[in-house]
Amino acid sequence: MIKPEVVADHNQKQAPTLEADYAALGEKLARRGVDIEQLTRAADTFAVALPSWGVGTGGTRFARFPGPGEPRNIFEKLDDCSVIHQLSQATPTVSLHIPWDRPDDPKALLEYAQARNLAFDAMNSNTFQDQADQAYSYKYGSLTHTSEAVRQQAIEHNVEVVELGKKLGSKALTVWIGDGSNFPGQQHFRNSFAHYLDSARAIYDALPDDWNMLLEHKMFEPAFYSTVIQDWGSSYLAARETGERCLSLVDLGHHAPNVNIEMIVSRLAQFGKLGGFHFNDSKYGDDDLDSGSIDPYQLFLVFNELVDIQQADSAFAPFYMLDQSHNVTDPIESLMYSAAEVQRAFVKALLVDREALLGYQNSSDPLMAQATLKQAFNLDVEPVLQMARQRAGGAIDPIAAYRASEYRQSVARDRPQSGQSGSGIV
Ligand code: LRH
Ligand code: MN
Ligand code: MN
Repeated sequence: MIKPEVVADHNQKQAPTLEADYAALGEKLARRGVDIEQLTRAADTFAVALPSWGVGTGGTRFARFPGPGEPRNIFEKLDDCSVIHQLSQATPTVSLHIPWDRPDDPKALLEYAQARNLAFDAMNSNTFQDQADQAYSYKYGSLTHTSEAVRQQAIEHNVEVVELGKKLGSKALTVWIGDGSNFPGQQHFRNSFAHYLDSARAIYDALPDDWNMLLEHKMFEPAFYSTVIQDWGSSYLAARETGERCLSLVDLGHHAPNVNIEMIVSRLAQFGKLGGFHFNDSKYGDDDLDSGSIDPYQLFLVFNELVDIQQADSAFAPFYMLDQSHNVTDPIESLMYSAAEVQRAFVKALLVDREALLGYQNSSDPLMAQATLKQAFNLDVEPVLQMARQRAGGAIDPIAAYRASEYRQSVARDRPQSGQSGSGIV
């Protein structure tokens, strides 16, 4: 971790500016009837999981450019995750991808994480790639393959991931499969979906009672003609058929451009089937760009729905994870920045005057309805985020504190370049 003195020194320099900005924002919010202290406490409750593989250099299908000091194993990945949480105070959990980050000794990994104030979030299985020691290939599918033996192998992998997650204190399994087809006629649509339902049920049967199973849909890629779980409709149907604790997970990058994702969020939640999110941003497809880097308004609109649902149902608590691939930035910086962007969207959504909004909706005043949303979105809530971080022991400006700490330079000396980490394929 970064030396506490480095963070304290950084905060001390920034504190006077923050105090002034916070006081000014507090006055402004008070004129709107909002208590800034309440908002700051709410900001502090925000948490999003880090993807274990996200601290390595990701990349595209074409190339990857490993940076200095990349973590060489899951323990070093946890070291980086703990730095992200130390400075951002918004990322207390890590989501593992198996087999990319399968620990040899789960107990040792759990202790290592606990010593760094980290816990484990949803487990991610992987049947979209062949592993060295597996009997059957997933070239033509996994959970939906025409061969029962292949399906069984994929089911067993998921069950193994659940068993591992139990040892680590996780409470959810996220299932994303790349199964689909590249040619019209290649795959029988109903049969492959029927196989998916059977496989999903078999996995669900192995879940502990206090676990959720999260089904992640994606429109296309690696299959380019059809994908078995291609949209929220298929995801919803599968979750409904599989069981009560089986829910849909929305990855923001997994939809066609211009799709109204906030409305998907609302639909799934209305029927009790919204279970989680993978946050990222995109311009063209599943780009895995940093959250809020392309369309922060969309992120805000998603949180506008989430806050609205949360206020109606206090038990609503979806799993949140950042799912980004970093090829041109330091992943630690990108993940800290992204966590703050998602937190910012959450805080702004809390500022929406819901009573006024409902009034404008009911009196058919679209201009004022959207102006009510914009009033919240356009307000700069940075001082609230900074104050929440500082009070929790994090950095007022996480990127500046991180650069001042020279953490990357220091790990670069201890970790010779491997070029191995990160997925680089999705
Ligand atoms: C698929 C996906 C899914 C995988 C991750 C690496 O595109 O979003 O969540 O597990 O990428
Ligand atoms: Mn995802
Ligand atoms: Mn994806």
